[in-house]
Amino acid sequence: VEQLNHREVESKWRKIWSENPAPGVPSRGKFYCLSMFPYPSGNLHMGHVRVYTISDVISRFRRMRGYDVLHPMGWDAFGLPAENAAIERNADPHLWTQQNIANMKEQLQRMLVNFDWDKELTTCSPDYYEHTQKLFLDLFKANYAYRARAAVNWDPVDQTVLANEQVDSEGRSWRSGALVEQKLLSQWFFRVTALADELDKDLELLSEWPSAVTTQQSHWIGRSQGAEIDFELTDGSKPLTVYTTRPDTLPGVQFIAVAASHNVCQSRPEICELITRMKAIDPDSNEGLLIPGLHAIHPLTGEEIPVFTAPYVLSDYARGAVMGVPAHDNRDYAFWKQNMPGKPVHYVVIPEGSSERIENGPYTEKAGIISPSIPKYGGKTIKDGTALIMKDLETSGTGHATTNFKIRDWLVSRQRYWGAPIPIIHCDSCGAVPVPEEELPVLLPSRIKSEGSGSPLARDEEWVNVACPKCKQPAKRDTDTMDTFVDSSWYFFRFADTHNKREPFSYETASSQLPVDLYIGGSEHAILHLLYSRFFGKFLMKQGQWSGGDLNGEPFRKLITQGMVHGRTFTTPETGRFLKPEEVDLSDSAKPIIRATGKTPNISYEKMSKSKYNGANPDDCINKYGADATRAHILFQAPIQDTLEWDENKIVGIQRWLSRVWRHVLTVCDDAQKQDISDFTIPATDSRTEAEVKLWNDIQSTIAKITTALASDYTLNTSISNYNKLTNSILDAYRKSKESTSEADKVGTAIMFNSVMKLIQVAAPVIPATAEECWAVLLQVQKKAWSSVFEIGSWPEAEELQSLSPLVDHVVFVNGKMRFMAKLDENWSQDQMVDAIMQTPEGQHWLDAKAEGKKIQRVIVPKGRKNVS
Ligand code: ANZ
Ligand code: ZN
Repeated sequence: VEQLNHREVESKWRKIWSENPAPGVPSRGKFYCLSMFPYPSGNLHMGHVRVYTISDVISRFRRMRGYDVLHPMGWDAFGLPAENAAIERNADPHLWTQQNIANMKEQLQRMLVNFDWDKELTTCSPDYYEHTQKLFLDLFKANYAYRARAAVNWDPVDQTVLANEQVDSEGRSWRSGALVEQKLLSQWFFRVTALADELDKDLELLSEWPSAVTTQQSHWIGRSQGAEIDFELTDGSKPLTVYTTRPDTLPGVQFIAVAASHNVCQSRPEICELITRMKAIDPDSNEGLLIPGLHAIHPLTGEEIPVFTAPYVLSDYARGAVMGVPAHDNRDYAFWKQNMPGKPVHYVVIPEGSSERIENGPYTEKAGIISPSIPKYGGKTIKDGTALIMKDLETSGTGHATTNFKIRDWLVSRQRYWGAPIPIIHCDSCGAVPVPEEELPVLLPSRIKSEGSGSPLARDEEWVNVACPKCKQPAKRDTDTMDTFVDSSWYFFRFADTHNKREPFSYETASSQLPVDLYIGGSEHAILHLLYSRFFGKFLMKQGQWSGGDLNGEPFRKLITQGMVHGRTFTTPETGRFLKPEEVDLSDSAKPIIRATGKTPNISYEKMSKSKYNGANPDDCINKYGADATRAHILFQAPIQDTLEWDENKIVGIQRWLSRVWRHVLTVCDDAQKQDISDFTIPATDSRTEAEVKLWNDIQSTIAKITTALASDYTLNTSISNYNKLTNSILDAYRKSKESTSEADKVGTAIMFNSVMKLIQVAAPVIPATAEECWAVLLQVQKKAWSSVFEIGSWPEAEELQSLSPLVDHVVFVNGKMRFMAKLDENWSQDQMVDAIMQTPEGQHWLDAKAEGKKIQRVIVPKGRKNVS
């Protein structure tokens, strides 16, 4: 039996497709299908195969359905690995990256992924990072980018700044082994907090995102609803403001705690000195430092309460100051017990039904009533108590409701070489001056200077020293490059207008393509990448750089986070040591054996990694089984959101399916040729056999199922089983038609052809080369001109199902004599039968003419026999 040679067929169609783009004109709307672009590490891994197969299947389907599809691909090409390769192997990072890109692009093409390569972009190429720099300046001019001091990792031996990844778990430099220090440097930030409220609220608009992702975003943004309350200080200085989420516990405030950087400490030299000495204290301890001679005044009782600096108060959250309520907060309680041992704790809230609270420990639940012993607020519910306290604070002007966010501004400065240089020039007299736009891009120096200290760009004096664009005096370039997350926060805008030389993208192109209709990528990007992209989407909308679409500047309408691909992992039962492939005998794939011991290894599925010897190489797989089989297999093994256990052995199921399809295509073509059939028009609904109706219905309902799966449900694994089921129905119908003598079981060549062609069409997005090959053969036999199965708008739409009790030929006897045949449905009533008979020409001839003045007396339909009297 003939087998399809996948290598030949796949390379044949790859070539034809690259020369002839699918014909046809889109008749439906746009569909922007985006999969997260990869870092060009050099080789695709199975996770890439999974995500790009998904987006390829969806975008091929959309094109076939008549959509105007954008399915672009690019390279997230700045970052540390290229820089490290450059330092370690003295390689040119640019060249290293280009080679990796070339290799991975070839791998993607071997996977038969149909990307719009004419839209390809690479973030490390000057024609891209020029626009990243332009957007930086837009942010700077709009006051969304600013400079502030922040700590960096400093290697005192190499005299250089390190990325977090370059510091090991013991806090040592990856290269020099020196203990890394923290050093304060002026660095650039993007003001993400300015949009925190919107970024949080608009999560509501993202109804087509997985809720796990919106929840993580929401936690990250960390909206907190509470109140700011002022406390008078006994030295008459400016009142101290705290932030609390529990104003109802105000009666229980027993102390104030502030961060060491708080003005209360910083304005007192003697405290500053104590704090410096206290640094030796473990930051996780509860040891506080009492500020001597200073008290705060309790706004309700007028009592004087102590003020501490405490390690648990964060300097950069809310006001950097806390009202200490030992009775209702765990940290306050622990701090109070440690620093004021033996002092009582004043409970405010008590569980409903209990009297006073006497047990030890804080009562942290937000449930109960305010203790009746408390003047004015006692006996109220928490809700009413809170409202009343807030009203009193507002009346006296000492407090008000407010909102805080956990999210911090985005530190975008990296003291690295391989990134987009920050397009700012520092001048002693003019300050931070933007590089004039016509001078963009600020190109990276072509080589990393190995001698000198500081960050890589700072070492290159020639590059650093420039004239100030404003006053023309000697000035210095900013020597930081941007976090690579900046590059990936706007690449999906650039795809709408990749070749725009003047601007990052035009208003029109971006507004017509965005939001992205479907974004597919790993859940490791659930927080930062998606959040920063959302920030850019909103910022760019506010700047009038795009319309913002119908989701208030949200760039991604639907998000799918694909699951991980885990590899089969073998370990020894004794020690759990990972076994190398050559240590395991897999000749019986169901019963692996450890060669050395003859024992059965433990098998598990784990994240693929070199150290576990459980990785699968996409190239090997495609070579061995073909891209079509690999794609179908990876989709079939698990729902796209779930973890996938990669087991190559199971691919035989897919291979069998593919060869059954191919063999059947050859069979039906052979039949048509032998029978010299030239008319492939399918018979009208009323002249189909029972088997034909059944097959027809099967086809229609499968088309409907697959269409929904690809258009909205994204249940790609069930689609593969539906292909399989439909193939079985077609083969069964064919076999029965050949073997049976009953007319009802016959399936004519036309319907058989039609069925096979529909199967090929709906399977084409998953198995493009096999489908295209089958399609070509089927067209040829019908003497039709070749046209790609991927023709735009050619997707078959499901037609109406036909009733399962079909019209059957009946012999009509008139007055006892057999006269003619009529198609009748056995489930009809006698009247319906007479009506149907009377509508045929024969019926009119034999019955109507003679019936003048007479009536049809009786209609006899013997059960089980196809004749009518
Ligand atoms: C009094 C109180 C009583 C509090 C009580 C809680 C429970 P979230 O939800 O995270 O916003 N807080 C305020 N500023 C802080 C800072 N800079 N560093 C550390 N803690 C800080 O939490 C707000 C609560 O965290 C605030 O409410 C405050 O303690 C503390 F029974 O005030 B609360
Ligand atoms: Zn100047």
